[in-house]
Amino acid sequence: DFSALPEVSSDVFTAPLKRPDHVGENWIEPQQTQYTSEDDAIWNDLFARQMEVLPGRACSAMMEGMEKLDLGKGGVPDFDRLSEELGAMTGWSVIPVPMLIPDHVFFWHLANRRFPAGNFIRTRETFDYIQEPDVFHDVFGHVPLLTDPVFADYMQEYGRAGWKAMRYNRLKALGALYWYTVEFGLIMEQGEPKIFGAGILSGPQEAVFALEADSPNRIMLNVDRVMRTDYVIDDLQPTYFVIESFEDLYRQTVERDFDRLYRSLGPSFTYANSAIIDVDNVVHRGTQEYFLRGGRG
Ligand code: HBI
Ligand code: FE
Repeated sequence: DFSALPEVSSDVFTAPLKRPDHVGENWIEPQQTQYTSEDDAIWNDLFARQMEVLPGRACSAMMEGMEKLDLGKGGVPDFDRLSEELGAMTGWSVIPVPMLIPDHVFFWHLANRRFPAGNFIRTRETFDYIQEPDVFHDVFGHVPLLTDPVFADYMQEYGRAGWKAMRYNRLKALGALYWYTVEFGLIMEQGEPKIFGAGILSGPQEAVFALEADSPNRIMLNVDRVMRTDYVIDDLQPTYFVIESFEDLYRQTVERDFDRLYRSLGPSFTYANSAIIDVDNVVHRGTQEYFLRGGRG
């Protein structure tokens, strides 16, 4: 039952997050930040930079979603407007949250078709990379795809899957699925991989690297395989996984019996993030030259 926030605390699994005094149990901000004209200018500059690289590389659902939600109208989008428009399309809303929120609360919002988005924007000093998800990453990167009905259902299923993973203490495995799809996923369109992962869509270098560089592996996604694969969070990826379609990803996810999977998984990952295994359907075998030279270093 996802109608009420559960009592469960994720503190035993992850570092406890100190809840700011102005947010309640649901971690929703009372209202969205009033952004300054400099904040709006940062949004506009980030938007313009991504539009230099995304056409022809981002998947069609991303490009169409941005159009439908008019994300390029100028300035940080108003969440109430986004929620109204998204609500009419797929029933999702966008809610402001102060920072990373605890896992069980994050899952609860997703399971109820609420997307938690950062209530702050990066500065000029952190223009290229920030560790914490800000409003640009969350709204530009994640929200357009929520206009796609099948992707929208997948995100909700991910939220529903979260509590089960926590009960089995296998959140890392489910986190790998999120990482290799929602954050860094590629999707086949007319026989060519395109980008749907928000981490790639909202970043400066990775769009070209993910699709065109020789270095990374590109492998057709299998849910079981991905959930056994380690991942790095602060550099370009050694491997990208490619889905056939959002329908295929959704079907693989809802058809997998996660109780059985979690009982069969050990506590750590089986495969290194650069590994190719014999059952893989390989689109591109990477040279891994970027990582052999030490990566970001
Ligand atoms: N909180 N605001 C926010 N955004 C996230 O992407 C997020 C989070 N809390 C937990 C979380 N992601 C992940 O730990 C889960 O997907 C596993
Ligand atoms: Fe993200």
